[in-house]
Amino acid sequence: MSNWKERIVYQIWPRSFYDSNGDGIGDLRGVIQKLEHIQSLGADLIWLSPVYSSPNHDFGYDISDYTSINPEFGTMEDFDELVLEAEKRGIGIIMDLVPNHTSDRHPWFQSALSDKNSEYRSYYFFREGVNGREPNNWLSFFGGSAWTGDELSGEYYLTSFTPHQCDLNWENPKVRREIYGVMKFWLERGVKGFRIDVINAIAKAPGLPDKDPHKRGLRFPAELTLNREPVHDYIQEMHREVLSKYDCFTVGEGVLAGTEDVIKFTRQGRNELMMMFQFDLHNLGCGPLGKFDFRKLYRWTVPEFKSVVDRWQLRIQEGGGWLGNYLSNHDQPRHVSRFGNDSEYRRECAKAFCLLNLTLRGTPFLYQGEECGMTNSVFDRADWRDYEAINDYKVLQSMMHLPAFLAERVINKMTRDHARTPVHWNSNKNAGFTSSEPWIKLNPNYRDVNIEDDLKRNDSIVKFYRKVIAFRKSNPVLTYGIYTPVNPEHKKVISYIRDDGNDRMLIVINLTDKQAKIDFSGMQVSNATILLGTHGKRPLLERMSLLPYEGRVYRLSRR
Ligand code: TEU
Ligand code: CA
Repeated sequence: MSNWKERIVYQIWPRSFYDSNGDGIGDLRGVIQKLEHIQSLGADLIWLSPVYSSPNHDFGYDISDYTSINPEFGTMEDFDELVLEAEKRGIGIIMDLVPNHTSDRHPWFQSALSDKNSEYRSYYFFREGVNGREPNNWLSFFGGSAWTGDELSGEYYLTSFTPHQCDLNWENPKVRREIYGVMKFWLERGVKGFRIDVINAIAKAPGLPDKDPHKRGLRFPAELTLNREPVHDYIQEMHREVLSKYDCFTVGEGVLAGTEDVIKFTRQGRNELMMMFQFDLHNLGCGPLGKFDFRKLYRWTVPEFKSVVDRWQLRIQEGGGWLGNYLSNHDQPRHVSRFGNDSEYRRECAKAFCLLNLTLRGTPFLYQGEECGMTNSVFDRADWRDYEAINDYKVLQSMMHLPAFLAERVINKMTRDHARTPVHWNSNKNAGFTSSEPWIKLNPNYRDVNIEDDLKRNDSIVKFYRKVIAFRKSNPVLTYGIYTPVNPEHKKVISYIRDDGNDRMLIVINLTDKQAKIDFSGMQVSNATILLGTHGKRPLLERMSLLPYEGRVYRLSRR
């Protein structure tokens, strides 16, 4: 795939995108009906979160058949039509590949479970317990032990996420061949690539040893399950067997991957992946155990935010890797609420972050609904739909001894459900998402925040996205240019230069809801031209002031 770095990717979490048949659940025909909107933004690729058959314990990330379509979402004919209709609009479809685990309803696992001698037993990690307990002290990503008991054999099997997602054993060459077969199946149907789920977790430490054996309680086994060397052999094999044979885009989700890991996964010539995501922004203000580790009270500062951005930008470019940049996805609260201001300055803030995401080095990913500045929602406990929220509510009380009302506050701040409320298409009933009851509670603010009404305004966020995407596409420096931070210690404003040897741009964005003064003395300001601004076009001055969430892009003359 040529120019793959220049692609703009729009992520769809289908269950909440658009419901075409009035059952309250978004579906593939819903995506087809909204292709024009996605095209109007300027996206080239749609990443579809999983659409395969699934009992929905983790909403599609627990797959019971890798080569089928979940009937809730439609049929294989609908899927083929989507690929075709998207292609007519110059848009490719990227599938979500989930190679680390299958659903416990998958026929491989069912066979493994029913018969200790099944050849499928070795597709998974079955182990005997130790002293009547789990085989080791590993903590699951979603709280509690990473092991689930099998009553029939008395053994346990590894489930690193929900107890219904059974980890596949990648040491078994048959498992690898099965997954490569799945990839070919979809590529032959015309998809243009994969987002690969927790790809850095597929190689576990041999023997599955305890984490910190002398410590009590469950421990998160990061270095025993993540970023282990054999993962690179597996991906290189995947590249040889599948990726190299197709015109195919890849982005890896490397949960808790550091800069050096991402460089290994993505450096050209290693024949692994094209790009990867980073998680450090989302972990700002979280304790070491991740998003529900409230002990740092989710406090973070703009300089901390900037230093994460700078560190990743600089290190990945030095190391010859490539990033997929994103601020929102289906696993994180809405970024306007998490990192900005979702009340008085919601519109300004949405634009400021749009400008940031689309002017960094890397390939930009957008998440459904962010184009009209969607925010976090308001939930009662009964409104939660995500297993992670429901389970961690219990874990926060039992393991972290948090009183129930505080546990509820923590979940309500960080639950993935915020990203999974239906997209606001208009101000009609159910935000124009469905003609019946949506499967999850709507965000109550849809009358103020929706795509149709936004488009009627002069200060439209959707139109700003269109403009900035078109701007990025017509200025290659924004994709390829070297990133250099300017004023890295400034407490409110992030500013950086992108330079590809032909063109040189300065990006300046106020990340706060206060006015900000910034000093560019020493820079040749007089020859700068303003190209784009969130609040209109103003000249570059040695000393200037930015409004709350104001962002600007200047072209600097070549010296
Ligand atoms: O996410 C992996 C991952 O890092 C998340 O589990 C993350 O720790 C969590 O969302 C923080 O709240 C991928 C998918 O994106 C996610 O939706 C799945 O639940 C998970 O893998 C298991 O497949
Ligand atoms: Ca539907």
